[in-house]
Amino acid sequence: MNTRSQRLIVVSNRLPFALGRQGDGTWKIRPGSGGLVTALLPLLRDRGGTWIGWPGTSEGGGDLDAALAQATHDAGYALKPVALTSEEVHNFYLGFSNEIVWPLFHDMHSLCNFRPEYWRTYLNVNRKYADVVAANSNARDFVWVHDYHLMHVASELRRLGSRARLGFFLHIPFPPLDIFVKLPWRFPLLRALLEYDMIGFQTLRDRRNFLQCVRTLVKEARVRGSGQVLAVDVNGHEVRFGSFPISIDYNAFVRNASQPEVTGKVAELKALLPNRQLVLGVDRLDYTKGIPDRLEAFRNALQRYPDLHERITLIQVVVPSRVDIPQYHELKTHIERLVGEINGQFTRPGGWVPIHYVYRSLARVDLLAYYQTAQIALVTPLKDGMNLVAKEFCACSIEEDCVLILSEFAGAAAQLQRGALLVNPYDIEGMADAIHHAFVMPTKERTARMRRMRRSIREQDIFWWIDSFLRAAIAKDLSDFPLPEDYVPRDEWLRDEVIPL
Ligand code: ADQ
Repeated sequence: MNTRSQRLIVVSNRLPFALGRQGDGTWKIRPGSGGLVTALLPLLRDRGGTWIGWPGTSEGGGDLDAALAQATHDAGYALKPVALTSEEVHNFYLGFSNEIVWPLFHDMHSLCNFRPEYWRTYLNVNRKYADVVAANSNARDFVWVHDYHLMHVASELRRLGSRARLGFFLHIPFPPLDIFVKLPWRFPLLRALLEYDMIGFQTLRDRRNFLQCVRTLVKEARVRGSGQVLAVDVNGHEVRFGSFPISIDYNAFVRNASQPEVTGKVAELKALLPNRQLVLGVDRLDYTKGIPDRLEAFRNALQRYPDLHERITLIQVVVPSRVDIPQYHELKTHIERLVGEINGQFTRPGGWVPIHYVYRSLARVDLLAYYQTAQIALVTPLKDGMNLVAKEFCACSIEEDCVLILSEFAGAAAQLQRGALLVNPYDIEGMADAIHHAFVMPTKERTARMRRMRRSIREQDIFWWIDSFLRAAIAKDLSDFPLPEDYVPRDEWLRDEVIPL
């Protein structure tokens, strides 16, 4: 069977559409525009594929079905909704997914809220997704499930007798054994993952963590392989797993960044903020993104390096996210207090304001204009599966004279370590030094570093990512997937990845 010509069924928490009521009460559906949706589009259209997910509202009814039917017609592939009640959304999405798995898998177990009803709803909701998949697929299809909300879908599908090939990609990190075992439901969750045929992780580090959990917690597991893709046999069922760093549609970013609409905005921004270097931070409102530590580092840089005064400005864009969870609301207040304090400390009345803070979702053209205007990007998550902002900033650095300051704990660091200034996001002074280092870095060094990163992002774009995941799912021989030279890391924690297993 050839996965490349099989029908593709994509399953994700949400359908790739933005849904809202219009003034007259009818639904308005706008197609999603993220890199993953765009990259999967040709595959879904060519193969007559299907996308299954929650439509983003608990209201059902005739007019929603009609709107989805119209959206299916316009998209060129089928959209199948999973109906969830508002209580299910609360316990499954906000609860188990975002108050348990999200903090735990980002090494922040003290933020977890291990409520048993969250787990029960997670199982029930995963069953609902599996029911819709089962009703819309057959044994010849390739089902590709995305992310931490849906780790139990394969086991529910097997229970329903599905014989389709089942793939799973985890967009967030997989935690080390010592953290994973804190999960009260660690055994059923790990065994549920092992019901898939193919599992993709962002980095070798995530894959290593998963392997360690499987070896320790699943006694009958037998692992083989030594390259990028390994296989584990559990009671006669083979699961493959490997690292596949997700990426962006590089060429589209380069193209769009040079559109007159964008370059016009770039000129406006440069005129408004002249004679200085702009430092950019762009993040969803999330405690994993390290925004307060970054602001402290910026303050520290201004305190220790007076040559930065009036010659540097930080633009920090924060996109509202998960505001129904109390911790996110507290984080927003904390960020706003810090911005106020730092600006209060350094602003020159009538002149320089060190931090420009933007709290809203940006239009694409504005985001691209910020990417194009900034000379330095500060991407300093405490932990991140990959971080696409880092890659998008590099793609938009068309002049190749910008600097990326990147957290060691972003998945992107494995790929971009030879071009970025890597920092420990908990090290305030280290980050402040990196800001100053970036500020004074000569153009020649900037260009050499940026060129290296852009080449890697161009060669391994989102289309490469999809293709390599699907190829690994069907390859006859795992030795076709050697460890890529680029990813062979220099430091200790990754060196054991190249020791044959
Ligand atoms: P996120 O945690 O959301 O993704 P990230 O990878 O940085 O983090 O992606 C954010 C996306 O949102 C980017 O594509 C960016 O362009 C877009 N965006 C940012 N600011 C915006 C704004 N103001 N307005 C509109 N769009 C904006 C999760 C994981 C990551 C992993 C991705 C993909 O947490 O680690 O890289 O999935 O697998």
